[in-house]
Amino acid sequence: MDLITTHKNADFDALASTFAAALVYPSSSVVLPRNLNRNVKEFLGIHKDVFRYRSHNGLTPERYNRLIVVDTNDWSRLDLPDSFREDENLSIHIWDHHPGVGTISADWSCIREVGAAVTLLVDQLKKDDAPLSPIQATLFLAGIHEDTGSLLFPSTTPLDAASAAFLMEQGADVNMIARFLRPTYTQNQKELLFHMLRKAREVDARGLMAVVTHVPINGHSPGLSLVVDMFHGIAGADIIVCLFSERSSGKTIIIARSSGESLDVGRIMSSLGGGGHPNAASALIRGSTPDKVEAAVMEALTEAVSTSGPLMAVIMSYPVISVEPSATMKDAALMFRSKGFTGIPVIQGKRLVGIISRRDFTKIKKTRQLDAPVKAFMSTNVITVAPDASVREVARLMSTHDIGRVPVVENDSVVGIVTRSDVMRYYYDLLPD
Ligand SMILES: [Mn+2]
Repeated sequence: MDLITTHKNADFDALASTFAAALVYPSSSVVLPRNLNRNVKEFLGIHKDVFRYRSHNGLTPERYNRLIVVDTNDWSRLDLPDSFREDENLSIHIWDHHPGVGTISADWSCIREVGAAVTLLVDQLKKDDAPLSPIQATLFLAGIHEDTGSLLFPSTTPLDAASAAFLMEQGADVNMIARFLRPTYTQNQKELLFHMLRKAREVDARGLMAVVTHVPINGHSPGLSLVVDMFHGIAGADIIVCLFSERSSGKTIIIARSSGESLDVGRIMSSLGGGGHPNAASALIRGSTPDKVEAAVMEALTEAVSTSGPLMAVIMSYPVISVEPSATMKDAALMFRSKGFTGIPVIQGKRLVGIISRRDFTKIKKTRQLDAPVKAFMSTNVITVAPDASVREVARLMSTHDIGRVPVVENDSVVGIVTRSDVMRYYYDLLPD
């Protein structure tokens, strides 16, 4: 007989992996951790007849010859008696998607970096041609949606999408998934969110928008991360940092999120003694005042921002092809034709005095104006960036001003130029290492 289990505070990926494993290991029984996420508990409440599991009463390793652990590979995250850990006769299988953080030594494991653990089990079921009911497919797909943010988290892999497609073919009900994955908020959570929004302040950091909020909490506040996710969605910032200070115990919980590639919040939180992923992380600070904690957070954030991501100096092109203000429009036209540029900086000595673009040629009404100097047609109102500007910042300038080339200026002299293709190359990860 096999026993299948998963991590405490089981989410949909954990629950889905558990019951998918029950199909991969037919003579098995399931034991769930006693702590389940709220929406998982609600789902089970109406599906208990379909997804059966045993109770914790009389749970001993002697009855089993194999333990299957899904969606974790860490003993401390399991809700099992210590006797399981100590039992040397117990064979262990692991199905997980968190490589490199395990404390369980298994006889066999399938640990791969995919978005959801259930993806791996579904892939196995697909290979085995195992029949799935629409309800099973619905639960398994909910696991994929939850852990991949509906395939939008950076951790998502093609296998997650392929498994999701397979489950939809098996009749998974996306309406049910939307209903159960959309969290329901308690009155406390709503009030907390309201308070957080009122206290929110924007911090501009090299073109990245960070929003920091700091609110007091009283006693145990369950579901903080849910509120933080909601706050993240509303704030529309690149990075959010939420501080929750509990005055009576002198404890401050810090939860941070970042969107896309903007900044590794896991690194910031580990510098504060916490940890997490690049996009979601947290830390817990004890024995300090809320003000001191906030100051430390701001310092860590500024430090991280100033050392993160490639600067203009890395992605810009140089040397810069430029013209002198006294050059003729004809000279400029020849340069446009030979280089294929849309704009050329006009430089006197080393100083940027303007920019001449293809558009400026529409101002030419008579042929002899081609002999006029560039300075008569150039625009002098040039948008520039500093060498330490972020890619995000320059991308914003390009879209706000509808320009494709931005000179990089340091101490009044042009040190490079950033083009749309430089920015695209950065976003599509084509930068040479
Ligand atoms: Mn998972």
